[in-house]
Amino acid sequence: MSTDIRDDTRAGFTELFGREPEGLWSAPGRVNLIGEHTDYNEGFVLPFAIDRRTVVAVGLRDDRVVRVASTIADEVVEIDLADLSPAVLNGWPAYPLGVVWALGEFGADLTAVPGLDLFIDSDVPLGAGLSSSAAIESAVALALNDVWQLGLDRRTLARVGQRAENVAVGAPTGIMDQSASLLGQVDHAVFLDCRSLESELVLLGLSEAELAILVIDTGVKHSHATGGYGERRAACERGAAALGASSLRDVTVDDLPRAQELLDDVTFRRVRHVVTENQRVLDTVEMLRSEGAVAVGDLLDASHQSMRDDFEISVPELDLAVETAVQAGALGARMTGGGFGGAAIALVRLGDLSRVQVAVDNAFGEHGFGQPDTFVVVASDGAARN
Ligand code: GAF
Repeated sequence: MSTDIRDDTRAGFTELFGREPEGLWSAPGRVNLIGEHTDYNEGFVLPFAIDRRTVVAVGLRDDRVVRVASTIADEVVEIDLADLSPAVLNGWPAYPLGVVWALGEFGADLTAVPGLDLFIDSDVPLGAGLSSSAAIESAVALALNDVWQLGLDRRTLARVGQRAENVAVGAPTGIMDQSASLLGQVDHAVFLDCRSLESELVLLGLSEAELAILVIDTGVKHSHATGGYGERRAACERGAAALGASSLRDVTVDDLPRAQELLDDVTFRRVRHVVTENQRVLDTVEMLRSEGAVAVGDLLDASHQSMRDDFEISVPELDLAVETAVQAGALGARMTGGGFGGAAIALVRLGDLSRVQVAVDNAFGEHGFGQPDTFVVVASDGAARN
């Protein structure tokens, strides 16, 4: 993280609240290497924390008021801790204040803790599928865990962030993004079992292999609080129930012929995506460990095809980004995150980076799409006090 954003956050806090903060905490956005829409099906995911972060400056107050401000909005939102509930939260403040509320659900005594001033800044692009929301939630959760001395571990803080997003924001999302943001480590991906919540770090070794992950942000904005995300989740639950399973985690590739007989075509394809995607995560972990990142390109391609054809969460801009990147020499590419817009990632040899970038820019121009934002991300450390 550049010191600029930390300096800006501290300066923003001081200017607005007229004093120095207690400290600064930050948390990264994430790229999901593979394992999409598997988290809420109790399956496997393999995201990594990126070198784009949200920073929060926190000051304790001697009353019970929470004030929150951010560089993304021109307002200071103020609420008494006694009045805090999901029903009164909306817009961007629902993310940080939702975390304050959710900490109460995980053991913080909100009738006893002091009030707070919070100032938030971020260089995680918003609505790009890189989890700017989890970055805010994780930074605030870690900060308040420290200043309120709650003693919660990182796995629990991830659940706090998820609860805030599910209940205060109203997006029925899983646990992947907050886990990546809190558990990530330089040069590693987080291999997470979303049923047990056990995780292992898996070495990516990109720079040693002279490889990079290129993000192609299509600029197509999406929201998981509305529409398609919830529908996909409901289809997965319907499919699991029809197959007599408590979640799709318990359905394997061998069960697919039976699933095809029992389920309608759409539900079957939703199920097939999740079941095969879980297997692709396991295969990717194995490949990374045995042959290194250079060998995982085909798995990324297969993941994208499954999301495009079976789960139907891609959009023309994402498909174009993926196809063009691969034609221009990427080893593999896929959309990343919840879909319906946002970003794709491409695994590219360092020597091919500019060729891939130029090809994607040109293809977007030829199709009359707005210019994408393309940049390399580096696997980075998770949330920390700075
Ligand atoms: C979004 C959600 F927040 C995650 O929980 C996950 O379901 C992802 O979409 C799809 O894999 O980022």
